[in-house]
Amino acid sequence: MRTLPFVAIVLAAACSSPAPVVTTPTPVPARTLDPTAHAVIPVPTSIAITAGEPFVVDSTTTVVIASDANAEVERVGRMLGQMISASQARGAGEPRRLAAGAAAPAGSIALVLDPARTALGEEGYELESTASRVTLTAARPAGLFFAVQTLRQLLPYSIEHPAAYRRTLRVPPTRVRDVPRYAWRGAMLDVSRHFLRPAEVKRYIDHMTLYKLNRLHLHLSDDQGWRVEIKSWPRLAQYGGSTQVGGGAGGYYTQEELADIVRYAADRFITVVPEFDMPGHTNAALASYPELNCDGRTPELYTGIRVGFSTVCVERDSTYRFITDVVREIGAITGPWFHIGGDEVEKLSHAQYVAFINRVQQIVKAQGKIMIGWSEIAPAALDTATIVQHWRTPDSVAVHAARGGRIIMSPGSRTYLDMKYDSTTVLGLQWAGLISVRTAYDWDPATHLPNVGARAVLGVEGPLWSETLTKLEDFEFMAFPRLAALAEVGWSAQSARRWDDFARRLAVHGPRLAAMGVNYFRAPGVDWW
Ligand code: TNX
Repeated sequence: MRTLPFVAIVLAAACSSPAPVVTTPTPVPARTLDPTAHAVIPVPTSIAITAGEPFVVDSTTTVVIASDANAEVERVGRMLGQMISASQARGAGEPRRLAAGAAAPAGSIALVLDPARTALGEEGYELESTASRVTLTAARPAGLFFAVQTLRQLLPYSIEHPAAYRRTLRVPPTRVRDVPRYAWRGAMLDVSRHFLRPAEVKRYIDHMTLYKLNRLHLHLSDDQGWRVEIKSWPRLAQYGGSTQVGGGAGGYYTQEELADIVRYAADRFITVVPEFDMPGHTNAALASYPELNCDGRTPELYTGIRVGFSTVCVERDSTYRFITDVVREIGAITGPWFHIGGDEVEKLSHAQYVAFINRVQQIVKAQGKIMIGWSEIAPAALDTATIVQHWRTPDSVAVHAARGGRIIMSPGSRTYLDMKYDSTTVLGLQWAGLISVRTAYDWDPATHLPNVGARAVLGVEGPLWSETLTKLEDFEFMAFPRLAALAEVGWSAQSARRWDDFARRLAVHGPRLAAMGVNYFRAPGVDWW
């Protein structure tokens, strides 16, 4: 086990005229990669590194884009420029536009958008670096952004923080071609049980980008708190958002704040998926409006961690007015998907539950959104466009696969980031088992459920429930490094993945995550740098 660089402080002896305090940097431990090895996560479709002359990034390096590059390409170029210049005295800030037909000059990093490269799809890319230039090519802007993330990982970890040790930035001669396995590579934050401020959600988004994740599912309501302003039902957030698990102050996002998060994520090619859990997990809403309760009476706010006890009144029209208003107001701010939860309802008959889901599906569709719900919704009369999110076994998601619907794979025993790593983990729960990094890594979404075949799997998602997590550091500790493992499950071909190879690459990510300020778990079984 090696240690990170540290600063030894030599204390001056106490005397009348104090000697200056001397600080001596300790040399970084000499631990280097095989120059032709790499530590890219998720592992690309193909990557070849040779031991020749590297491309050197310094204060003269420029980012170049085509003269007619669109705003998205320009934005990716600007982000790349900022990434490079943060580590340099001066830097490559704004991308430069090339004259039509001109070749990228020596010493530049070129972003090339080529819509004719359809085999690269929405998110694939190629990266070529030589001693004189780096070229990133994609058919779509998202591919360029993911190419930048690969370049980021080919650069030393000092790229992550201007103060990180060792600032010479070299990219070895490399050729990458990379196309993701799944379209849906998600992470979920439960901001209901414990609230996270907008700046904290953005930090989590920043961390997601390193691993090419592209969906952020926000669990925005539950028994313990309603977390977004709804203008036509203001008490939901003002009262229903006023507490959280343990009785703390809670909080909520104004619609402007949610829109800002959505934009921030979209700039990083991440789509925010809003979830408002119903008909159960609704105590915060029930406490805010009597007309959502069959008996017309509001319960107290709830700050414990039991589940299953609440339901909106499925027989009252006011319930469906409320749902329509929420879908309309939130749908106007967010993207194509609307997640209705639908899990763990103990207070309704099966017939009542199914009728409710069918009616809500019509509401979501009428607002032009694609509905998503947890496993439990599968027996309802779902459209094939509706998406079901698998979380526990046994369930009936196979019913939806059989009708041609798509499934997001979030098996509790593999992807639940709120499960403890091992029996010594202080945070987290363990109802779905203990999830080591290896357990999070070593599974195949296409064969995980016997009756959900490869074609039905839309992708993977790692939910981070927050009953036991009170601050961002807690969320980070549970998510990292398991979210990196899940990102590779979602991006890389099954045949390209091997635990021992992943563990070797992950080990190199320790100082990178540290430089990013991520409170990651130095999991045993990984020989961390
Ligand atoms: C189950 S997963 C839940 C959540 C809890 C989680 C804790 C799901 C759809 N429902 O309400 O927070 O377990 O691990």
